[in-house]
Amino acid sequence: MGLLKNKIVFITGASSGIGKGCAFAFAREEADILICARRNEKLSAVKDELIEKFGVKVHAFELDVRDRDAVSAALNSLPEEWKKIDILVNNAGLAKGLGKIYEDDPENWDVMFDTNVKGLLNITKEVVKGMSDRKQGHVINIGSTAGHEAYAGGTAYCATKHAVRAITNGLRLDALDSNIRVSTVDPGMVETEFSVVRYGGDRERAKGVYKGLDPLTGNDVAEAVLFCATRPPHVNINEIIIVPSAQAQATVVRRENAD
Ligand code: NDP
Ligand code: 8X3
Repeated sequence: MGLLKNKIVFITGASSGIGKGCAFAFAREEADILICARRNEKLSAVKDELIEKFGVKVHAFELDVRDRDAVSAALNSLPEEWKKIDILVNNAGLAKGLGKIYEDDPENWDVMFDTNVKGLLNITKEVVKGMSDRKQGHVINIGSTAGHEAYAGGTAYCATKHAVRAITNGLRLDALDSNIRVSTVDPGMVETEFSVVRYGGDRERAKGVYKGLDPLTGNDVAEAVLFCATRPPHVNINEIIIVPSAQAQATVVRRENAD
């Protein structure tokens, strides 16, 4: 308890899933929690829960990470006491569709690249500028096992997560002189709203993705993110790959009682 007292952590996409799990894990360690997402109602509910359960300081604001001007305006107009972000968790992201790349709707590619890659860059640029001036900070990206291997039907999504991995490794070099740590946490299958979003709201189909196995939860991933953030200053965790015990590769899983 209290490992991150007086530290400001900014988590993008905290209205559900891994981002919400991270907000709770960091609040448990008494960090000040800065969160954003597009769905303001859900985000406000997360804020209220955090304050009620942990009594921490929380600042929540609606933001679409794809909107570069809005990202810049939101981060530059933060209340003074929220400006000096110590830890950035670049989590906002999504997948759309699971079709063959040559049959896929290009709008799916746009939304995935605009969010997972360019959105992450928009946020990173604004936050790391300040970290660099202060010569202190930690960026933790949420990548994916999809950044390590491609799987059928996931070509464009996997390409975005390969890009995130390249950004993580490039940023670590760019930010070396500024004393900024850069980590990535790369999960396999996590049961969140991810598959519901991927399948355009089809909850039954989304449920089927995890049928017969014990997937990770957002909280499991959040513990790995928290581990990265709570190492002593001379230690950087470059990369954590975290998967369910029943998953060996993206599409190689052990399912039980799943007829
Ligand atoms: P969820 O759908 O549960 O959460 C995604 C979060 O991202 C939501 O809070 C959503 O909020 C936010 N988000 C999406 N688009 C935007 C946007 N344009 N601007 C701001 N926020 C946005 O899924 P997960 O928690 O699973 O996903 C979180 C991250 O983890 C993603 O980067 C995903 O690629 C990655 N990941 C997920 C895995 C999984 O199996 N679930 C495995 C590996 C990685 P809102 O809709 O309110 O904007
Ligand atoms: C999200 C999980 O299995 O679609 O990154 O790659 S998966």
